[in-house]
Amino acid sequence: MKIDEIEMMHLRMPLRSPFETSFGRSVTRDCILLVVKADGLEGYGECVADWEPGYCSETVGTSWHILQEFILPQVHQAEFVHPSDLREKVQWIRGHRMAKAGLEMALWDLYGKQNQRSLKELFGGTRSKVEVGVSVGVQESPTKLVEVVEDYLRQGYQRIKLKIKPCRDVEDVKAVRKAFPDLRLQVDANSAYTLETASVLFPLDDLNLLLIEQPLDEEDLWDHHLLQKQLKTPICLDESILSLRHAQQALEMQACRIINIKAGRVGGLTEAIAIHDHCLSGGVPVWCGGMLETGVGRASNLALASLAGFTLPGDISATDRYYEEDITQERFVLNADSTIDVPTRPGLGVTLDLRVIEKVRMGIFSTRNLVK
Ligand code: OSB
Ligand code: MG
Repeated sequence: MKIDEIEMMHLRMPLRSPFETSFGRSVTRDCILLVVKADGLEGYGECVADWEPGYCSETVGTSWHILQEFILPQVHQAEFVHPSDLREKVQWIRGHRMAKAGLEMALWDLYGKQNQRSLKELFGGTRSKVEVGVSVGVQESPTKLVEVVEDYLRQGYQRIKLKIKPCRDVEDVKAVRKAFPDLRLQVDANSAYTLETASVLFPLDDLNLLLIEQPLDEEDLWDHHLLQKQLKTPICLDESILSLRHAQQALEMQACRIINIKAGRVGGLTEAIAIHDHCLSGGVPVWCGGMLETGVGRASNLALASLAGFTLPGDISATDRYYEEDITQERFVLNADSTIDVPTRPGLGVTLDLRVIEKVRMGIFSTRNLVK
């Protein structure tokens, strides 16, 4: 396929309720929507970098800059045989994985549409619905947290992740565990502790958690190894794993026992699948993380999580957990067994709702404006 035009839009989506983590509190979620046009078809991609550099160093601003100045001019009017061709083309650009991943997603969507195959089929996914859970932000009190969790359980979610931060950890998690003794429960610290301060988390080890996600800084792989030695509960890495090589090295040094895979964080779906394949062959459980995606990124996450090695429930909730109105005409709903269906139509299997996009759009750029 030869790319005719690439368009990108900065979107600011109002969240249905504020989302608080150890790195901050959001009332809106920004992203960049990419639209790649070729052979009369359109492919959609979502760059998941946030407005602020709290989760990772990439932001909407850095991604926009890298896409506008380097990636789009290079790829505009280029020939592609396969979406994974992008990796080689942009390898010279250091880092900026979320920017690259956003465009790669759009190429996958386009490729699927051209070949009349869903992403699930292209990836060799084995399941038609995916087990999911909710990532619950820090609430004003443990009592409020229990109420919020109870509400999600009533909606049918069977796995809950609690965001924790210093001074809002053990007491909150204990309250939820006491209220729901058999709940599949896990926590995510988003790098808020150090090896020294993480000792406050030791009581969590007796609460039968599925995993403890990213307790320490993203660069502290060895400290995660030292911490894992002191815990029965598996440590799961999110922020620390930016590539297949990181995944291999983290597992080799026993810095974690589980990996959270996010295509955006690792530079795209191709790399995400490679990490999945490596973990599957080594018997390491993986699950699909979330970045409060719109319907575009959510469809991509569902296709990824349809792969056999995704044996733990993903952070992929129904559309109404995040947004009153989404930018896709499709809304994702929770099934009674705490699953969400994997899209079956070609590519991502979603169509855009231009009326909503109009409302949430902050900026737009097109390669049409580039002079060659
Ligand atoms: O650490 O998993 C994370 C959202 C934004 C940034 C980082 C994370 C998250 C979540 C939300 O936990 C997961 C979701 O999309 O529901
Ligand atoms: Mg996380």
